[in-house]
Amino acid sequence: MIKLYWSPRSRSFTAIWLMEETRLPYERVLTDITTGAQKAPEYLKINPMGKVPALTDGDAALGETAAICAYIADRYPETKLAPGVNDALRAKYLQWLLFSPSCIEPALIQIFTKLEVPPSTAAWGSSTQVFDVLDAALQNGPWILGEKFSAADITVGAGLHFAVRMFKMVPPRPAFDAYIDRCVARPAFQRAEKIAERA
Ligand SMILES: N[C@@H](CCC(=O)N[C@@H](CS)C(=O)NCC(=O)O)C(=O)O
Repeated sequence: MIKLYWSPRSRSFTAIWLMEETRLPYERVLTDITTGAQKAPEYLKINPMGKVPALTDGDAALGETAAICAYIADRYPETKLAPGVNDALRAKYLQWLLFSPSCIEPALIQIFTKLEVPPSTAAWGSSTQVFDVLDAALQNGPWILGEKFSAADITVGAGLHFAVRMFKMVPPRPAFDAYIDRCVARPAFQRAEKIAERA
């Protein structure tokens, strides 16, 4: 049985949304970060970063939200959350799947801390560049790969929802609003929101 280690009101939401999209059976294991459960030696064997979410599936164990999305989408291709390895869409899928941890997250930290980093040095360029690039990529839609919804929409959609709607760190734009509305309208997103809200 797949086990998803999670804590309320945390990045676990993204992994819960993923699992709800798959309709695979899974067990949620509460790992309340307000109690320090994420630093327990047994948990560190699953995710040495001592953070949620993490996932186990038989002998497989991993942390990092985008890696969990990639693992589940590839391990369970019947979920149709990733283009196959021989599909040309796979290239852009991987790019956008990793865009959230590689670019959206650091851009938000930059906004929050007002950190000055030369764009040519910063791996994410600048926060302006990150959100301009996303805006352009979302012009056609309905999803980041066009017609196909994929695990990349789960990482990008959760990141944008967090940045634009929940924490209002990024001003709304028409393409962001339309995309977030489409994500929020998904039944799996709504189930995940209810689950992630409280223990
Ligand atoms: N890079 C990780 C970040 C996970 C993360 O920052 N989790 C936070 C909650 S949102 C956490 O577990 N914090 C508790 C701690 O660090 O002790 C991912 O994408 O999964």
